[in-house]
Amino acid sequence: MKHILSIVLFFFSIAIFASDQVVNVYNWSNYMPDSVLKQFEHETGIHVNYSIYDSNETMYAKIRSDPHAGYDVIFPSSYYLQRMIKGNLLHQMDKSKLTNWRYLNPLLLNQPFDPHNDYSLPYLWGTTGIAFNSKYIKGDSIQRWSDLWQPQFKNQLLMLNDVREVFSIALIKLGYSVNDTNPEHIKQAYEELVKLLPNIKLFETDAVQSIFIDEDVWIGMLWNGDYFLASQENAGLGYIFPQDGFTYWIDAVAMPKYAPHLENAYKFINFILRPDIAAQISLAEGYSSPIPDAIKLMPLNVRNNPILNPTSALLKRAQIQQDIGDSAELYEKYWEMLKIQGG
Ligand code: SPD
Repeated sequence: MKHILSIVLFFFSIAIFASDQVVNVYNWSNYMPDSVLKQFEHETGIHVNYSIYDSNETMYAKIRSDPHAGYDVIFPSSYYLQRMIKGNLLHQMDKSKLTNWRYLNPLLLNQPFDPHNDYSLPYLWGTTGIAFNSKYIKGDSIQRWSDLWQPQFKNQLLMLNDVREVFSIALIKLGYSVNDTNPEHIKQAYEELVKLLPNIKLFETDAVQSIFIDEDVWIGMLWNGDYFLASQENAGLGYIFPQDGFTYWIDAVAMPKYAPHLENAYKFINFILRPDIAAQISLAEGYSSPIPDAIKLMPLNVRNNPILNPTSALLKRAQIQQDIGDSAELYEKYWEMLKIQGG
């Protein structure tokens, strides 16, 4: 009897697995329009369980603490990708299952953080700059990150709630790399940020667009996609690529090592590589697509908009964020200290 029961249970579990028409996607907030998820579900019959995070640190902590957490597709930034590859947390992709791979811009492939794209492919990329409301702030008073330290901006700045981004501006002010791992330099950056605290009104990542649109804040740092969308609602907003340099970043698509629905994950990734879908994503979220055929589908004024598609001349003064290894813990330590003082 016991034997028969186990056979029945065995076939029952196979049946459940076979009918497991879901894919568990874990992405940044405001990073994929609902229309894309609906279209995928409609075309494939696969249900998308979609959940969001607000920082690389949150996503990493979740996957690291439970590699079997059940996610199938994740979107780490380049510098976290490196960390996750080293930590053996990612699934090695079978590119033969990704027929739409051919659409990717070769210039964005084979980057140092995943030299053969064994674990990832680019999803969207963008820049971090300064936004200001020209009704209240003169654009020419803020050409560099170091301008944000001016006393005239007391209690006015929005800062991204993102450790690497915030430290980057102090490191740039000091003339260091945004990927600096020298403990003395990191300490100096922290001290610069302490001096900036009186000017900081809030740390925020998710609601940046509405805060700028509603004019709750007139000046701050942000990601270009949030600016691109906010400026469509509030024409007074301007974006500055700081003269002293700025970061650019590539967010990737990857699969956790123990992704439970691999085949569905491949279908999902292949779907978002389609130029029509990639164009929808890029236009809806305001970030640059790694798919040239998607960019060609965009209206000319958007295609040539340097906020959404920065020129290579602009990118000459940009630095890409890279993995900083164990120094991440030192950054985190100072970040906690800063946030405690910043309330
Ligand atoms: N709203 C989603 C924005 C995602 C930005 N990722 C960039 C990370 C760079 N530190």
